[in-house]
Amino acid sequence: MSSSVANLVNKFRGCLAGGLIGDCLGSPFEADNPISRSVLYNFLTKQLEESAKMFQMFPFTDDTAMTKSMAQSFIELKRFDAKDMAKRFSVEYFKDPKRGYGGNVVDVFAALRHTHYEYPYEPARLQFNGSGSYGNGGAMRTSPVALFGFHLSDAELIELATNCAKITHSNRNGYNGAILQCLAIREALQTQSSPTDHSFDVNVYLNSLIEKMQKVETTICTETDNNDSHNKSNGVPETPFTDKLNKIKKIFESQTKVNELSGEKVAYILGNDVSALKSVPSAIYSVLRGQTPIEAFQSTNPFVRTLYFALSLGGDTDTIASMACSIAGALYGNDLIPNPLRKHCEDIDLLIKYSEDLYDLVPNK
Ligand code: RVK
Ligand code: MG
Ligand code: MG
Repeated sequence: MSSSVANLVNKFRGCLAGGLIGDCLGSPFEADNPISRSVLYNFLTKQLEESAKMFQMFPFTDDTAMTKSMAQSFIELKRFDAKDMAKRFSVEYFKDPKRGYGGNVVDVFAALRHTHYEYPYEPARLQFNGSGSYGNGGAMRTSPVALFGFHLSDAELIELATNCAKITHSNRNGYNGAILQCLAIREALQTQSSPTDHSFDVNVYLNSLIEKMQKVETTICTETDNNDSHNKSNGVPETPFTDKLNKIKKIFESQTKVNELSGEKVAYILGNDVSALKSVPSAIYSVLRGQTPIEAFQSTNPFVRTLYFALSLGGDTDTIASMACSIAGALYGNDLIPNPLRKHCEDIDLLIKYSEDLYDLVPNK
């Protein structure tokens, strides 16, 4: 895998900074459904003000807490170790539990601690009577996988993303959501962007993701899949993520259609809840929507438009905005992210440091 992308370190920084910004600025709206357009407009306008004397600090939530643990594990060990990652998730949770974690994943952390992290996949496998979690918790924290695995082949990256997600999310739709989010980030990192022209080919981007997810979703489930039987009709594997990507592709065939669809309407079509299936495609849609002007929030900056649109979906705003902005940050790079936005975010300097440490681990630059 070639890593000869211009200004790759800027893209690495943009990815983790973007994810943090989406999480911190999305969390005040979590569960607003639908979201008030005027409240959102005033909020984002205020956060973008360069001249503000005092910047209100927004704390990160579980999305970033788990992203940090993933990054730390890769950086310190320079390899993937499931037990180490499981331990970091659990230790971090018990140290700082009030970060808005998912309702059931906390039981995984408790079981991991109870079994001294000996069986890092077992507690997640037992969740929901053995069907595993389909929440977006595996997807929301996957950006360090895309950075650490930047140089890997698709098959290797997919395997890594799966193994990282399955520590908490053993349902097929839980870890496939993490795979899609990881591929979406890596694809964005590989897209050449220029400082003056931020446009990219939406169709090429979507086609690549569709082709890869089609392969992922139609590959025979492995023996470790405990929910195999839920995913086939008449012996044919279901392909829900590929179907959603095709739906997005259809919408983007007409710019008029794209302009017509408000956040509320997109939330209705693609979803905006805590399941991976109803949030990862919505995050990807928000990135693509950020390519062109949005009437309700005029900005020439595609990163800002992505953030606005992701928030306008309502529902699981911290996670959808975090996933969307980590992809957008990987696409456009850190330099395009307006400074006032980062000043609102807890631990921004640490996330930038992690992105640089992960960049240093990329071989053959
Ligand atoms: C609060 C039935 C299932 C299920 C299954 C539902 C934070 C449950 C973050 C569960 C993210 C919820 C989000 C979340 C991340 C999942 N059958 N219901 N098989 N699988 N659910 O607990 O890390 O915001 O209602 O695994 O994926 O900001 O409580 O957590 O938005 O999805 O939570 O799934 O959550 P969990 P998570
Ligand atoms: Mg959260
Ligand atoms: Mg959330």
